Amino acid sequence: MSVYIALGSNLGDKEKNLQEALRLLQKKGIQVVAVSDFITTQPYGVTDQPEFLNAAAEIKTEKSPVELLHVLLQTEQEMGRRRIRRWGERNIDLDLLLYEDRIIDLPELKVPHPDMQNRDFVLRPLAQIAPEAVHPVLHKTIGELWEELAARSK
Ligand code: PH2
Ligand code: MG
Ligand code: MG
Repeated sequence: MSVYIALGSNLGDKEKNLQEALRLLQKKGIQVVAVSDFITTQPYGVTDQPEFLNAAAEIKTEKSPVELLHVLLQTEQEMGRRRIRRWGERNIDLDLLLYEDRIIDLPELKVPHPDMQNRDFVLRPLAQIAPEAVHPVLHKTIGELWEELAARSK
């Protein structure tokens, strides 16, 4: 069982931003086990913004889910992220997708990520590195969720 995060950037040097985030996480003792391809995606939700570069990564950590969330947010801060508008443009976004088979419903943290099954930019890279990982609420594999979403958006 593993922990998976999503990475996204649509401001500045997007590729460099994703690389820098992975480097900073490793510096904080988070082991990066696998990284998907970096994929260019069209903005979802708020569409009048630049296209994104997205990726997914498998990590290993001793940290609890909430501790990990704080490391992700701290890393965004260190990289100078400013919140311009909800779902809007950002130089870096780090989201916790899956934490083993845990289901977490706190005001500050929901795991699995509540909208991941509807997001091509999450499922496509995640299916590359973890097609057999099981979504603990929907009881389907990431590969199945990705196929269902692809079929729905035809
Ligand atoms: N993130 C969002 C909203 N929309 N669209 C794409 N393509 N990629 C993202 O990472 C993204 C988005 C909110 O976090
Ligand atoms: Mg996000
Ligand atoms: Mg986020």
